[in-house]
Amino acid sequence: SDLFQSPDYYNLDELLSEEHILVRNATRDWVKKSVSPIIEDYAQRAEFPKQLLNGLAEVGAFGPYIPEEYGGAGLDQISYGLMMQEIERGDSGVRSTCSVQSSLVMYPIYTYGNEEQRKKYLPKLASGKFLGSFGLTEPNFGSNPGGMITNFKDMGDHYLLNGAKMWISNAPFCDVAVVWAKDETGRIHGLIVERGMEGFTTPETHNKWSLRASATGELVFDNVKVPKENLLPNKSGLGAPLGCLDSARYGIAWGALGAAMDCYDTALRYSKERIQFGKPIGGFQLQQKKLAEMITEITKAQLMVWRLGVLKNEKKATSAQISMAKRNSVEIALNICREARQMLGGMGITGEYSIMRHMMNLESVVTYEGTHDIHLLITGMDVTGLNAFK
Ligand code: TGC
Ligand code: FAD
Repeated sequence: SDLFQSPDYYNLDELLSEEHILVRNATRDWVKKSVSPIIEDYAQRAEFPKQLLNGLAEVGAFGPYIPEEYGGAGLDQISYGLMMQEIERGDSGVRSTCSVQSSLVMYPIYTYGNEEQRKKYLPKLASGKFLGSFGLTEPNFGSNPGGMITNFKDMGDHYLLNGAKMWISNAPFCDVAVVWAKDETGRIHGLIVERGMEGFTTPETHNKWSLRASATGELVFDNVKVPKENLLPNKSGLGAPLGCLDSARYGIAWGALGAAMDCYDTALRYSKERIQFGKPIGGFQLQQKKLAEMITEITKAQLMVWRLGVLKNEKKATSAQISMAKRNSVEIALNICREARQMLGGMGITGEYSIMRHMMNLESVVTYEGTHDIHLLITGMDVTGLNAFK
């Protein structure tokens, strides 16, 4: 369609299967119909568009790679990536909701949970009947989650959970939360906490200038009695939550490209229509430099995430490879937003165009799921074998 051209400078479509293209187009059409017309208004009002949950479930964005027997879409990692790209073309906040639901809530329940837990929660999360959140970050432990103080005690017939999580996407409306907490020996485990459990509250975080259409909040646990069957039994230690992050970071590496593509498309169109000094601004070398650099960076990043998807399908992608792609995609997307915004002149600062919203959203994306600095240090550690964190 005219509005949502996917930059495809290196004929990447030839590397995609028919299923990939079907999934991408269906998601793109849904975003165009359901997200784009309303999202600016919700972002301006800082409100989460709850009515999108059903549509997101219908396009398969809740658990794209979770097997169909648990309600997931049973797709591969490239389809997952393309879905995140198209959803973030609409808005990073809507994509965040999907990342959390799929990779941070369904993934740990599927991978670290037992059969009862899978059957109990996954179909409801896939259908959007339940909204999930993921509690890792705490007020005093962001980049170093291993220091967390949220903890639980074994009380015989239940666990007693105390502590607080901060900056949690979906928290204010979540029905269930996958919460990471330390046992009495200091080992980290995942617990499924449900809304309604006594002592569990989810105050909303207000006054954000970023991800305004996504609800963010705290998860507060004041002597919450958690049934023993809600502990995820199949993995413990910091590697368990970090394994979920690998999956979400992979989706974000694709997603941020969607925001970049939308800004590029907008700037390209505008540059051909806006006349100054008697000709379209796209005819000036300075504006062409911006556009040429944007499409070059988008193309490089598209090849990177596609290859990462292939490795991920083969279960060969390393955490460090995922870090590199998350960091690179978000960095180029932010740079593209900033350049595109300038190309629109004054119009670029208004909500008439999506660029400023994408730019503000990406300030969260460059910070969450591991900051820009943390991912650089992961690459540094991987290539030198020397750990800058210790
Ligand atoms: P370290 O000693 O290196 O590792 C502890 C254990 O974890 C293993 N591991 C991983 N496993 C799976 N995937 C990964 N990516 C892993 N990275 C490490 C590691 O092998 C070790 O296992 P074991 O068996 O030896 O115990 O841990 P460290 O404490 O030194 O920290 C390393 C560091 C800094 C890289 C890590 O803590 C980190 O990634 N920090 C960033 C925190 C972060 O990304 N938080 C995100 C919170 S969730 C979020 O932001 C959601 S936004 C949601 C939305 O989309 O809206
Ligand atoms: P800090 O860790 O305090 O970092 C501050 C600065 O110091 C950063 O620039 C960082 O790069 C730098 N720094 C830290 N350590 C080092 C180092 N060793 N070397 C060099 N520089 C360093 N968390 C969840 O658990 N679940 C969620 O759903 C979730 N959603 C979020 C939604 C939003 C909108 C936002 C903004 C955050 C969300 N987060 C979530 C939290 C997010 O993961 C953290 O904000 C992030 O991990 C950084 O932690 P921090 O904010 O405490 O920053």
